[in-house]
Amino acid sequence: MNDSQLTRVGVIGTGGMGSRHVVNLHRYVGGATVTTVYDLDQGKAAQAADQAGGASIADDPIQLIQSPNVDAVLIASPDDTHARMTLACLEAGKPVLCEKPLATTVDDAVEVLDAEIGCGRRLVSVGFMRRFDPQHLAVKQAALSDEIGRPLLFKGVHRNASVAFGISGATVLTNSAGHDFDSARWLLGEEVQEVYVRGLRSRPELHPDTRDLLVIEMVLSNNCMAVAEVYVNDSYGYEVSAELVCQSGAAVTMQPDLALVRAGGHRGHRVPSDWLSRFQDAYVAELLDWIGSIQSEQPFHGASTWDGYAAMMVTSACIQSLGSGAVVPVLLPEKPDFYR
Ligand code: ISE
Repeated sequence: MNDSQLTRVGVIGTGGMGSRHVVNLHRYVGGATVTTVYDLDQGKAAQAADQAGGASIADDPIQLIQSPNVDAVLIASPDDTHARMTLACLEAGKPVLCEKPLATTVDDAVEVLDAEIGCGRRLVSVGFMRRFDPQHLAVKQAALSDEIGRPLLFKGVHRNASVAFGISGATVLTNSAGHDFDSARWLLGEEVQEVYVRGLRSRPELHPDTRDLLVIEMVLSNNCMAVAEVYVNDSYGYEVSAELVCQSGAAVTMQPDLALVRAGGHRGHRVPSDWLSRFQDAYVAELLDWIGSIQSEQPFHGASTWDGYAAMMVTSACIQSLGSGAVVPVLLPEKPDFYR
């Protein structure tokens, strides 16, 4: 592929996630080149530009989006900027991969939905990367086979080693649990209809308002259910699992272990430290699919704006349930044909 055929990518936000996307695009996605980066932190932007082999550094994100040297945009800036950056990409008519969450409010998600439908082209992809994880794909394939019958129940475990900030239940739901909502919807092939959420503070020394361990119960369409444990201060490492319990069988993700280590009278497997290491293969596969979809003008195989909107609708209902202690309905409208 010669340079003129490469997709020129601009990356907004070059913190932990964004800089990993820059390195993955530069090293593993042959059809793309990172031409421009932006971060509020000039030092991070400069480091990412260097990691990309000498990308330009934009003065602001809109300049990056509108640059003639950018064909497609990857958004990895703070969560509450995602919707506004995505809207700017739609206005510029440029394909965009927006890291989750698509938005931090339902209203913002609706604005993106309406803007994409209005421009008449599917330009938005959302970074629910578990859809590209080999272990999750194997569970999905098992569910699609006739071997284990119709899926009935999703069970998710989502654990982070620690969080660097005092964390409310609403932040855990908006920033982290969206993955589990998307996994439940995607693996079951159904929509969430009601939720019930309880949370607790894992340690007395944490701020009284901390809710770093949540249990989320969901009822979905077609007589399905889901339950997710989201714990962001487990202290031992990063672990995610997804299980489907079906009419005549079950399928659960295996931990992607590389070695069984024997030492000091113990034997065991290393636990990844964070999502970047656990889902590295998924992030590369997601980027390859995204760039491939742009170049082939075929649909992206990951999450769409509708999925990002649906996740935010579930998140909003969960925040209400956590606060009230009641079951809360998720009043999702019919999916537009534009997203079928
Ligand atoms: C982070 O942004 C991610 O997307 C990770 O997958 C998730 O486990 C983590 O909790 C989030 O903060």
